[in-house]
Amino acid sequence: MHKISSINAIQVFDSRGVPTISCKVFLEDGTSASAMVPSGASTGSKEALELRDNDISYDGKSVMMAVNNINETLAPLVIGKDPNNQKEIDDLLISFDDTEDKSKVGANAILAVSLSVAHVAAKANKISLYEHFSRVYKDITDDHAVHSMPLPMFNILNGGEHADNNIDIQEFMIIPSGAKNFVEVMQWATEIYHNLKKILLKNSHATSVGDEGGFAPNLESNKEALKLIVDAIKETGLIPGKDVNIALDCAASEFFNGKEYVLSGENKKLTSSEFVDYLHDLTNDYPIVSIEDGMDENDTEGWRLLTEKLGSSCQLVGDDLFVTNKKILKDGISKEMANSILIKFNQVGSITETIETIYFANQNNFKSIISHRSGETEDTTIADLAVGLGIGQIKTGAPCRSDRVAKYNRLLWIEEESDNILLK
Ligand code: 2PG
Ligand code: MG
Repeated sequence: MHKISSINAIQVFDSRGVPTISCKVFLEDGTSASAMVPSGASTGSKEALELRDNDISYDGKSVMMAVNNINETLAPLVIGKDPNNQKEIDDLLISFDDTEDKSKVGANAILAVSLSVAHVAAKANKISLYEHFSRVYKDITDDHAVHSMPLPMFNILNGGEHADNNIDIQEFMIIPSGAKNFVEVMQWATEIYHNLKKILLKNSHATSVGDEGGFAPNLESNKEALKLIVDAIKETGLIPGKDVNIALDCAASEFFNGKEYVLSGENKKLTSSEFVDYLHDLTNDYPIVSIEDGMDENDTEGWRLLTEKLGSSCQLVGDDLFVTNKKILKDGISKEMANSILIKFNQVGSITETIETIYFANQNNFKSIISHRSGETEDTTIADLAVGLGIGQIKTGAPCRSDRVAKYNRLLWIEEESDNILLK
C-alpha cells in the first residue's frame, strides 16, 4: 500500500452556510480522497470541542485555526503512514492533542483527517467505503460485522433548535418499518413527506422547512404534529404502527430549565415525572417506537424513571446523554439510563473512538443509530458506516434537501450494486 504523502485542508461551508472543514489526503501514487465535517446546533455539553476562531469574521464561526492545525501540525504526524492503519493514525492524532475534549487542535481537525484517511484507503484498495469500514471494525474489535442496509428515521417535521416555529420537540420522524427494501423505504418516505405537505397546505399551515428538511409549521401542540403525520401515513395508503412507525427526538436539554420541562408551545411546565407521563401518553396514543433524548442530559433520575416506565416497550436513545463517548455510555449503562445510543462521529472526534463506542454498545445489548448533524454537507460517510458495520438504523433528516438526500441516495446505490445486502 502506498503511504500518505500529503494532506491539504480548506474551509468550506455547511448546509446552514456556516464554515466547516474539508480535508484531502494524498498517497504517494497520487491517489486522493476527501471528507467533510458536520456540525450540531443542539449539542451535548460533553461533546468533543469543535474549534472555531471566535474572531470578527463569519460571526466568530470560521475554522481557520483548525484548518491550519491540520495543514501545519497534524499532516507531518500522518505523512509516511499506511492509510490502512486507521487506529494507529487516530491514536497518533489523539495522543498528540492529549486533552479530554480534543481542545488543543480541535475535534473537527482530528475528525477531518480521520475520515479522509478512511476514504483514501478504501479508494486505494479499490473497495467500497463500507467494505473498508468492516475491515477497520475487525482490526479494532476483532469482531466480524455483517453488512446490512439500515432502516432510516426520516425527520419530516422539525421543531426546537432546528426551526423557528413554536414546536418544542425537535424531531418528528417516520420509520418505514414494513418496507421490503431500500427502494421501497424511499418511495414510502417521499410519498408520506409530500402528502404531509398537502395536508399542511389544506390546513393553512406553513410548508417552509427547518434545518433538516422537515416542515416547520406553527401548531397547537406536539400531539397535533403527531396527528398530521399519522394522517399523512394513512393518506399514502399505509398503516401507521404496521407499515410505518414514528420516532421522536425531544432534545429535552433544550427546554429543561434545571427544574422543569418547559413546553412553551403548549404553555406547560412539567416536572421530570410529569414529563415521563407526558411521553408515556404520547406512546399510548401514537405508534411511537423510539424516543431520543427524552430527558435532559443531567436529569439522571428522570432518565431512570423514563427507562423503567418505557424501556421495555420503546427504544430510548441517548444522544446528548452519551455523546458517542464510551466512558460516558459505560457510566449511563451502570445507572440504568436508556437502552440505545445515537452515534455521531464529531461528538467524539475520530473513527476509531466511534467504532469502539459502537462495539461497546453491542456488547451491552444497546442498539446504535448512526446519525447526521443538523449542519451537514454533501459528505455521505455515515451511509457507508451504517452498512459496513451492519448497524441497522440511520437518521439523516427528511427526504428533502441535498445535504440530507445525499446519504439516502448513496444507500440506494449500495443496495443497487450488491445482491446480498438486505434491510436489517
Ligand atoms: C440531534 C441532531 C441531529 P444536532 O439532536 O440528534 O438530528 O441535531 O446536530 O443539532 O445536535
Ligand atoms: Mg438528538
